[in-house]
Parts: sequence; C-alpha cells; structure tokens
Amino acid sequence: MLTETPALLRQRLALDPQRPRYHFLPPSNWMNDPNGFIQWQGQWHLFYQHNPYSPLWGKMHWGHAVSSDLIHWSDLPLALTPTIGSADEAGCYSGCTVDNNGIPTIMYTGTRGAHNEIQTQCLASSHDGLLTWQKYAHNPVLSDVPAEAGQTQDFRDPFVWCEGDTWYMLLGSRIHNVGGAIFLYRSKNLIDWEYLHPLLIGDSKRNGIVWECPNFFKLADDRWVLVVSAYTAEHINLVYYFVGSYAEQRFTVITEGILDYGQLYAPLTAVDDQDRRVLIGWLREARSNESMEEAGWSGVQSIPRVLSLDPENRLCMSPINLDSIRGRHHHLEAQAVDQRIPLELRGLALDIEAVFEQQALGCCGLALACTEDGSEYLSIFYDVPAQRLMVRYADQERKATVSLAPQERLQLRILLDGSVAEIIVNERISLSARLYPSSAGSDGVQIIGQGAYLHSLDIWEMASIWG
Ligand code: DQQ
Repeated sequence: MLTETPALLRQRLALDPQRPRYHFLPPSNWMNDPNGFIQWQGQWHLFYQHNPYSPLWGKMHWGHAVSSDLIHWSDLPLALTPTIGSADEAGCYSGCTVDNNGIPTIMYTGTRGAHNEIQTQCLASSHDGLLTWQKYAHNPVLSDVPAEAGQTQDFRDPFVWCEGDTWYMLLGSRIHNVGGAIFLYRSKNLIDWEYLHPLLIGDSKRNGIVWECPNFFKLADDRWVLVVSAYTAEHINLVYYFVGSYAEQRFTVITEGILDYGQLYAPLTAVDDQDRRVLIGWLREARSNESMEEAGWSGVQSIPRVLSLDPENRLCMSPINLDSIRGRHHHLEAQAVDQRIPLELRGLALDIEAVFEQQALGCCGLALACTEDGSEYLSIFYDVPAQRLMVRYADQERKATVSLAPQERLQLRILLDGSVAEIIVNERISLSARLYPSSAGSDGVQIIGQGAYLHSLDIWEMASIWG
C-alpha cells in the first residue's frame, strides 16, 4: 500500500482555510500536549501527544519535530510508541526531556488498563541525538501514588529538573475530595525516587479537580513560578500560575493568576541558551468530533512565548520574534474611532499590533475573519469602563478582566492563523480563541469601537512556515 509522505499530507491539507499555516501542527491527525520540549545542541526538539491513526484522541504516541528558530519545523519519526505487555501498553502520556550527563532522557507517564487508569512513570533515553529512543528495561520507575492522595488514579506528567547532584520531579495529581495536587519527589539517578511532600494543593471549588502537566522554574532572582493545567468536571479547563518563593523544597505562594482565558492548555516550558524561559501550549479545538474527522487533523501548538515577571509579580508573555515570516506590512496612523472602519486589507494569516488610548467611556477593538454580509466574524473588544476584554465568535463568548493603570494604553497583540487567534493584552493577559471561518473569503478586517482613539495599528501578512 502506498502511504503519503508527511510533506504530501501537509500539501493536501494546506488547502483547508481553517488550517493554520504559521503555527506548528503535525502533518495530519490528532495532537494535544507539547512534550519533552528542549533545546539540544542549538536545535529545538518538540515532542507532542499524538494519535497517528485518527484526528480524534486515542492511544497516545509521542510525535516529534525539530527546529532551529522555533518557527520553521521539520517532522521526525515517532519518538515513543506504546509497547504491548509493558507499563505503557495503553499510551505514552505527557512528560519532559532532561540532559542526564550528556544523554537525552525522557521521563513520561505510561498507562495501562481499558481507561488508562494505571498511570506509572517511565524512562527512555536516546544515543543518536534524540532520533530514536530506548525505553528503560525496568520501567516503570515509579508506581505508587502517595497515600495522602486517597483514592486517586490520576498520577502523571513528570516535570524534572536538576539542582546540584539531585534530580527533582513534580507529578500532577489530586487529593480525593480536596482538589488538584502537585507532588514533589527527588532522586540521585532518575530511577530511584523518594517522595517528599505536596508542592501545592488546590481547591476543587476554585481551581479544578485534577492538576495536570506541572511546570516549575525560577524566573527572577528570588521568584519561582508553578504552572498547572486544571481539569474540571465541567471540562472548563484552565491553566493557572502561582508565583512565590522556594526554599528547602517548600513553595510559598505570593500571587496567582490565570495563564490563558481561552483554549490554551497543558503548556510546557524550557530554558534556552540565552537563559530565556520559553512556553509552548496546546490550542484546543472548539469543534465537534465529526468536523475534526472531516478535516483530517486536530490540535495546534501556540507560537512559543518568552516569559517574565513584572514588578507586581504578574506573569508576562511575549511571542518570540516573528520577523522572518512577517510579509507585507500595513500601518494606520492615530485616529478617532466612533464606528466600524473596514480595512482594505484582508487575510486569515496576520500578525497584528493595535494600540488604543484609554478613553474614559470608550470601547475599542477589532473584528477579524469577517464576511462581506457580516454574518461571520471574530470580535475582540475592550470595554474601558468595565476594564474587560470580550472575545466573541458565533455563539461562543470568552471574557477576561484586564485592569489598566491610569493612562496605560491598551496593547492588543493578535496572532491570527486560520482557525487560531492568540490574543495577548498588554503582554500580561492571554486569551486564545478558535474560530472556524467557512471559506477563505471570511477574511475581512475592521476596527471597531465607540468613543475610542486608535494610537496605532500595524498588521503584517504572514508567510507559511511549510514553504
Ligand atoms: N494529556 C495527556 C496527559 C495529560 C493530559 C494525555 C493533559 O498526560 O494529563 O494525552 O491534556
């Protein structure tokens, strides 16, 4: 049987106007969490949760792609595949890659059971530059959920880092009847793990019933950040961050916030050779299984973002430099906005920087992916008196409070790409939306607002990263 190469698959699916062209996604089929994100000898390796056989979630494999600039990616063969009769026979769930004395080493969760209910921690290493992976012969290296978790099967997504000669590992979990929990372990060899204590425990009424995909890192001299993806019974899953101090393996929270108010989930971070902490996250679909099957693909990764903290300990994010794929540039000078202003430019692959003055009673924003008849559009709207961002598409609405300081301008950065709109406001509030334009002609751009004043608008038409 002849099978299409990844390049041919990409070419065929590129005709779909909903399919992003400058965000990473696999040649076809399902993708969710980023995994094992690491810069290794100058090259970025991105692994990802992947069902290579269907555009729906299924038996999890690790897909693999490599990049030198975090923008253009090349597909590599699958890195991890479930092995029948082993700890990962039902799936290779999320995890990370570490540098174990020069040997690239993956820690991941292997699952067994009809519902992936047996979750244990496994190890694999590579001896050919991260191309092929050998699973440790005595997997799993950790099986028992801490007793204080109570009746819990959720025990997954190892995040590992090194301090001196000691490895530390976090696992996402829950405490029965309490909320999400992150458990802390340590080891001298990545194989024998000693449980220490919970790094943080959540509250099911406030921030989810299970915490998944932890990340923990130092972001300023004396500030550490914990990121957790919170799974709720109602599937309104959100990513939370906590900023605090960390000493003697204890984390004391000072501030907390929501990392994304929309579809970004299960992000993973890595530090690069310039000491930047870079985050990439899964942009979940917001369409039916039938539509995903028809499309033949599902799941997109965000554009990587560089993280920092502001003086108020809020997590700030700025997309990596995209100059190399920015094409034709459009610029609009300052002007008052009291009605819709349609622009001549059209497009579904745009990088937008809009800056508005904060007028006392005004509201302002942009409508994208608009049809001529006004029946379809994505509106991104800031209500100054309410200090609230509202993002609407079809019957979906998402909101986020964006408190501006007096005189502070509203800065909207929007990465529009087919069915993706990553929206970052004043570098500190993120709301990632999904939209499903019905044709390539649903691509109008309008400035919207009343009593508003546009300070500047810059829009770049974006090139495809696939050539
Ligand atoms: N996705 C993986 C799990 C993780 C979840 C399974 C988060 O490891 O907890 O595909 O989206």
